[in-house]
Amino acid sequence: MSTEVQETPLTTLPEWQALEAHATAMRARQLRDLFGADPTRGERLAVEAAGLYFDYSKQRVDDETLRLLLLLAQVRGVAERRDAMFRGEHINSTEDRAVLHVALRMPKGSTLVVDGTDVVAEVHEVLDRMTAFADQVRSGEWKGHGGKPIRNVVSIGIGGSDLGPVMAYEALKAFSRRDMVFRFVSNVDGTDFVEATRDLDAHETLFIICSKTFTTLETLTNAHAARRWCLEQLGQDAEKSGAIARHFAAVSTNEKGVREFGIDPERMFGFWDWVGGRYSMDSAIGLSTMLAIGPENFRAMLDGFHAMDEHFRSTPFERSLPALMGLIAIWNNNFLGASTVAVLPYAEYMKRFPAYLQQLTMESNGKHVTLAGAHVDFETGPIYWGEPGTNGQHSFYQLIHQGTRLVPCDFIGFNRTRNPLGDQHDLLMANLFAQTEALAFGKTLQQVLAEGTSEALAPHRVCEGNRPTTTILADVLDPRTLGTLVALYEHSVFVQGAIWQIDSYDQWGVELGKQLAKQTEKELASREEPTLAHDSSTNALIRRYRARREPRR
Ligand code: G6Q
Repeated sequence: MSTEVQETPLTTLPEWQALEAHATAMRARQLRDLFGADPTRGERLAVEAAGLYFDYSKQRVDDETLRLLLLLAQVRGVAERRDAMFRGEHINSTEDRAVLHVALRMPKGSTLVVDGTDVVAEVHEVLDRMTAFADQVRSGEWKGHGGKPIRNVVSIGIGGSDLGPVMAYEALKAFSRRDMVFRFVSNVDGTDFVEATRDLDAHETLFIICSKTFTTLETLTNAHAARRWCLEQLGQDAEKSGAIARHFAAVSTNEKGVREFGIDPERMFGFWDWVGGRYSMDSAIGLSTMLAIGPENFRAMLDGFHAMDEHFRSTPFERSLPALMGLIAIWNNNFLGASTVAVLPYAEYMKRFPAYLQQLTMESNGKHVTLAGAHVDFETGPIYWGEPGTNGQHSFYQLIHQGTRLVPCDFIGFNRTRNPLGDQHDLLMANLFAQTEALAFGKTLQQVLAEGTSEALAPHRVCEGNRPTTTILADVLDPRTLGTLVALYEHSVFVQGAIWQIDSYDQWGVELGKQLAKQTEKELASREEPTLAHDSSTNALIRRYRARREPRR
């Protein structure tokens, strides 16, 4: 293990205990009073970097909170661990791997030698191959079987090999080729594949099979379905004549698996074990993104990621967006008792961003033991969730305003829209600003009564306020901005994991379900009544399903 594992339990540290004592005092303090006491607070507690304006003044923090959080980061060696990550040390200790998504966006010409190899040179070699292929497909030079150009791109992958590409495609739709169709298939539910392909012509369709391991059940099942679908339309001899190769590309670290599936290694785009699935949207896993928005825009997105990486690497934590975001998440989660974070983008294009962040944050920091293997006695990763505003305002915001749970929120907005339509963008942003104000300051009983509300009704109309929010503003949603936003959250996850000293880069919990499903799959497939040795609930569910499903042919 390359980075030293600190054995001192987190909760026994004086810095942690000082935060606990401080939290007792802060729980009683109102944002109303914090703003009242400092007229400059709204500007003072805001930082700007890499094109993002980050206003954390409506968080329930004061200068002392920040001082103590920064101290905690110091004693937990967060900066040292960050540097170890950037150096390519194996900070993913349970898998003995480097964590180097930052290398995916280092500029051409820079070098980072890890385990004897310049990984940046390798990254750019793949990027150049992706660029050449994307140019061929986008220009129509790449022809499908029968000579037609590719009009449809179907990306097949799941989890980290799907959520990033889907989110990026949606977020950057305004930059995408509108004369091409982009679809994403992830679920092993056949509906996903059937619905994604039902109106497509195989002669004009390219499948990209995205799987780091090239062993994932869902992805390989859907990839085989794609091959059968192609053969049905292109003719059964398409495989022998090599025609099917015109319709498949792969993104993987497993060249052998890709060959065995029958995809030409020329059309395989590689990445490395130091890129975690949920950190891979800027690797070759983003091939569909590059095909949609073009190589130049893809590189602009990488530049955005890199700008945030550089900010995180070189800025003192008191002015670092990811450090502040991560430390505030720790504060809300561990000291104010908030168990979730709502992410509320005021941008329709960002509708898949909360789902993307769910994997990034929860697969990374949903851990119950420390790096040293000790069970934690504090809460780790909060639950991330959300929906775009203003839609959410008409559903779940009620609980955030007046419920009994504390739900810190990240509001994300853009100063300019790509789709000006009358004054609709002003209306959208007015709602964002109004929500953060209402959540922070609420409406007191006195204010409600002063409006003429009856005594009986007044308590129902009181909004207590003191609901913490961060507002992130960027000028415009473009590839570069998307890169900076994703990198911001990536590094915030890192900061939280480093404080807790957990492995944010493994995912052993996901493995158990996969193993159990393999056994159950056999039991469902068995012609004979299988002998079931699960618990009584699972046994009964399997029997009921076997008895009532479509008859086997
Ligand atoms: C991500 C996870 C997981 C993974 C999928 C797909 O960090 O490891 O979501 O991305 O299970 O794995 P493959 O890319 O290997 O098919």
